[in-house]
Amino acid sequence: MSKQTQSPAAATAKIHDQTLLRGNGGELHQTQSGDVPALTTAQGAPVSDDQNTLKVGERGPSLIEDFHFREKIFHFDHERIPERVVHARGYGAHGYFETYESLSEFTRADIFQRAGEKTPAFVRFSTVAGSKGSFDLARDVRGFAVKLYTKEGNWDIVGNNIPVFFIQDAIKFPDVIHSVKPEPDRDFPQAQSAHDNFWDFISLTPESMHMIMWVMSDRAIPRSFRFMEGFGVHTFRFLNARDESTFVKFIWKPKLGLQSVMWNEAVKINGADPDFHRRDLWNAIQTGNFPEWELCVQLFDQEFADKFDFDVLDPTKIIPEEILPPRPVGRLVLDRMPDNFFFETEQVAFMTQNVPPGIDFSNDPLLQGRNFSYLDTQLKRLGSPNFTHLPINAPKCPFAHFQQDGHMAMRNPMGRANYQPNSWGEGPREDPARGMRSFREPIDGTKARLRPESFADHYSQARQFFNSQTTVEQKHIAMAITFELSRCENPIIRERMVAHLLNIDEALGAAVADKLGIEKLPKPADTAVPPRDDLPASPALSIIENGPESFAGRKVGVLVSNGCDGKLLKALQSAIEKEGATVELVAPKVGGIVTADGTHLPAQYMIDGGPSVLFDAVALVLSAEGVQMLAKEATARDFVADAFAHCKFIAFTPEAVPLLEQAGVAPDADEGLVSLEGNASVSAFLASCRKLRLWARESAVKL
Ligand code: HDE
Repeated sequence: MSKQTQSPAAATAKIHDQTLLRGNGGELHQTQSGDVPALTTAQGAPVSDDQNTLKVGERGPSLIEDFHFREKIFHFDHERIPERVVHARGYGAHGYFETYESLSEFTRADIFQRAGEKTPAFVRFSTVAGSKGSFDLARDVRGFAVKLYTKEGNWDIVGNNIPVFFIQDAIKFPDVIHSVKPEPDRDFPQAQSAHDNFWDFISLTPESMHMIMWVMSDRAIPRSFRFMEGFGVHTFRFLNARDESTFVKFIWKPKLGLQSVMWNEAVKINGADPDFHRRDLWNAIQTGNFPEWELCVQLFDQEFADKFDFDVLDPTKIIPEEILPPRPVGRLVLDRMPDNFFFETEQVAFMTQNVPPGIDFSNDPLLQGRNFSYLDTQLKRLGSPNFTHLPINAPKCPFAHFQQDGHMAMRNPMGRANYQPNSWGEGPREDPARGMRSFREPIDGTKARLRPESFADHYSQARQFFNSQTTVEQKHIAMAITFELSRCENPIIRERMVAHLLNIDEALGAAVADKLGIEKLPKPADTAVPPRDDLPASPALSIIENGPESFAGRKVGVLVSNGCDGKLLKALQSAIEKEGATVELVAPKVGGIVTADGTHLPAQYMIDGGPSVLFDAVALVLSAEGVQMLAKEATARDFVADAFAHCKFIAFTPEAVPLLEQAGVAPDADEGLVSLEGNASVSAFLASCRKLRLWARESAVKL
């Protein structure tokens, strides 16, 4: 009999088996023949009955000597560990990082020495504010935490999908997080920034204005993790073999390009599929469409940094890509889901202070505070200083030290010596040549609690960000701020925010004030230094301007009915798949449909469960008979009306026109509607889809 825990499939088979054998009575089941491992207690004792507690007689009482029951329930009662204080909801995957070229000129980090070197990686994406069970499409910053298991220790780049942060000094972190979390007296709203406490804090914290512009932009409602950038945010240092320093900022660029959803869509996705981002990553990896990012670095020295009138240590500032183009140095590929969510994704412990020799910190006060904080959080969550013994957190390179004992020790130093130096000739020793060294930065100063003058400009880059957006994106920002402030009950908070917006863009401030019904514009907020209005727009900051010109990785939802044109459907399907996108069928019944040529096709969704918000584009491949029935269905009409309102491309067979009309969409409303007649029309539809959305339509649709 094996002590090994059985596979889930085998376990289910066995449980079913036992249930069948047992029936309703209390008679003993027969011993299994040995092809399935036996269920045991955690101590290894085989279990004979896992369906009934130990009782006196058939009807009780139960006995406390039932150690199997006691152990099982005890363990169950302790299954939860504290969720992360921030970034509680997340999803992770394994993969690897491949180095493009040696960067030995700048860093002695082993990971950057050899072209083609592959380093194992684990990545966890997350939202920030919501609790572990919250929905994926909250308007929020996304965490983008990467653990690289290098040959000289774990390197964690614990970043976000936004390159700046709300605050300049770590001491304000509990305040900004408390303000965005559910309000403490009522414990709502969950996973939302649209409430008084958040905007109260923000409106009293001018340094957050640049970040606010990003969070109110579509960056905060990404289409999926696969279409997001990632940023290390802080300025770090590379140190080469001569211990010379180069400042470095890290940026992850998604191979599939950037993409976001619309707010109205996000709200509906949260209802239709709260796990939308999780499912997307899971499906992509399980079907072999491995998501990929390029790691880019912005490298610069002190002299370059001194030319800016902002401080490169200030985490509320970026260096525009047009001024310092990011240099690609490697790629990250995610190709394997964890075997078990809790074991890996929930227990993974990221820490900004995990750096290998050759990577070093700058004095960014937010980074300095983070380096202190992350160790505490791991002890609290994982419960033992031995959290590095968990396989997901253990280095994959050789390691040796004299740390010992503590809760849940999985390994201790062996032999007699557990200290050094020792005269037993045992154990590891320091290695001054290979070991970690810090940049020898001369520091001189007065001990004080101060914010430097060089951190004083809170509006210029916020304005630059806004000016770098397309008209559509600017409108989305204005709508988002208006919505969020409309959820604040206190009018003083709304006005205080408008006063800040006036320093960023007068028209933006005025538009938001108008939509909120503020009749008299407030005076612009006081500024420590005058905001600059001469910073050139940075096209790299717009999502729409940087479209991928490809539909790869996206998804088309095809609404089908019995008797539809099977040949056309097949042509559509194969063209979309050739592009690297996927097709999912939505039908009146999930059992599927039979096409005009008699082929049975199973569907992925029934119409009630497959709204068009789950897809990037839609097609209506319907028969005359099918459309009669669907045109009467509110869900089918919403499918079309939403796709249209969300500026998606819509292909349709001529038979589907009555459904379009019932949904209030004229079949020739704009070029985003493509009539499917023949193979050329399939190519035309696909060519449109590469633009992702028909933004020109947005002004015609009032959302
Ligand atoms: Fe974090 N942050 N953070 N943070 N952070 C945590 O660590 C903290 C900050 C970020 O997927 C916690 O393991 C402080 C900036 C990510 O497991 C905690 C400050 C950025 C994740 C913590 C910051 C981040 C965390 C909670 C201000 C972007 C999720 C659980 C000084 C560059 C990692 C944990 C994962 C998680 C503290 C600010 C990113 C409490 C004190 C800025 C992606 O230690």
